[in-house]
Amino acid sequence: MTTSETIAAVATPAGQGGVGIVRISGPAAFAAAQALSGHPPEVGRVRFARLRNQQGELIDEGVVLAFAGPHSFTGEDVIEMQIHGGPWLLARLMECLCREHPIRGARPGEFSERAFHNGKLDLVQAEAIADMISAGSDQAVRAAQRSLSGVFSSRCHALHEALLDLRMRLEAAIDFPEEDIDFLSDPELMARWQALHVEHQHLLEDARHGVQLSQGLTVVLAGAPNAGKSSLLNYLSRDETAIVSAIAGTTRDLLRSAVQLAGVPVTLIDTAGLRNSDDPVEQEGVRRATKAIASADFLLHVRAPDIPDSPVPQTQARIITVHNKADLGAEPVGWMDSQHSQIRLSARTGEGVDSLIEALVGHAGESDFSARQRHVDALVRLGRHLQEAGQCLQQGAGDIAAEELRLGQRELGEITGQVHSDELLGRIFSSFCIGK
Ligand SMILES: Nc1nc2c(ncn2[C@@H]2O[C@H](COP(=O)(O)OP(=O)(O)OP(=O)(O)O)[C@@H](O)[C@H]2O)c(=O)[nH]1
Ligand SMILES: [Mg+2]
Repeated sequence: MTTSETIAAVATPAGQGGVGIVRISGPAAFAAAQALSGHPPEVGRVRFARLRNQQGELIDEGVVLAFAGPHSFTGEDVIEMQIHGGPWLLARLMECLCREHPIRGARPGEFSERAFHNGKLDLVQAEAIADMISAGSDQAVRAAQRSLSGVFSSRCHALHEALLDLRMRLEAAIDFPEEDIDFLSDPELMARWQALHVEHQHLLEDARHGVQLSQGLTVVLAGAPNAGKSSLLNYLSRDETAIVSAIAGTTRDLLRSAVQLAGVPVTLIDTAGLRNSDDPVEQEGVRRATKAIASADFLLHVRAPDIPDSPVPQTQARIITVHNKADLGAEPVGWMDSQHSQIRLSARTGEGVDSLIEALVGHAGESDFSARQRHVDALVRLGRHLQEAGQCLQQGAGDIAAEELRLGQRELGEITGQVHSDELLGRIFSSFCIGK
């Protein structure tokens, strides 16, 4: 994409700081830098400059960096002016640029959008920059860095190639029906479909993991009244967030607490004890609990030896059964099974809680790459096309299988941006900050 418009924005956060940066991208960038500093910008050199407006009034002094397109972030000529980080100074510089030069203020994410259009980044990488900036833990930063370096994109490309290859074979089989050999019943086709299916499953699982890591885990505590859910929430959040009492049915509403467990951002949600009740407030509490359980990443099903258990509602969440109040029994505290799906602990003494954190973070821990929900949604849709293609292959309906594979390819193209609509790009880049 070539654009004649030159854009500028303050690239540093709002407020006062030691240094403030204004970034300019487009064909008028170098001329503007020359007019303000009195010198032609030099690529590869950092130049000290006194920046003045057309009347010769000093705006501020600082340094000017020049990057000639296409060897720049956006692929266009780019200037960065580093001046003192005063909001008033930065506003004066922006005003001068936009009034005295053919330059306009950039929209949120417009620099990244230009980088995307100029082939400097694909969509996954552009999103990874935003995720890296908003990362809340070391693991999330590392995952976003891997996405930025192309780990996720190259797995998408590899899957795309494998889909294309199978599709081409199928189309060849359809196009040459006069050949004696029945291509469609070739076991090689089914083997290739199987390999695609397996890689798709892995990619989907890794992408889900990447979403959890960048956006954090939602962990819902549910179970019978008095099982100790609120006690466990308080212990994990190291706060008296929830009221704890020996009266069954103490918690009615959902209670949220944002914590970091071993560096992973986690939203803990305490819920009303699950039981049948005539009390409309408690009924509403159970309804809300059920809803929270349905959308959780993890469900901690809290049980205790001194109260009857309540079954938990159906959920896609990974379930860990927490045998609480282990201090009341003689069995070993902190014990967990090999799948990390059962843990014995005491929310009162805290014994065994480390094992629970280990189980939660072990699942969320390191991720191959960062991802977003839109990537997961596209991979889920791809999975449906793959399933359809597999069934059609078995039934010998090669043309429909090929069409399903083509639709699957589109889903992958949406992830990386090979297939995109203005609306999709608008949605993605408008969530970025200005100057990025
Ligand atoms: N001995 C022992 N008592 C506990 C433990 N955890 C909670 N309790 C006690 O169990 C009772 C109920 O605890 P809560 O944390 O309020 O239980 P809850 O599951 O939130 O109950 P509801 O909000 O009514 O659904 C309180 O008296 C707690 O002190 C534990 O690990 N050991
Ligand atoms: Mg409670």
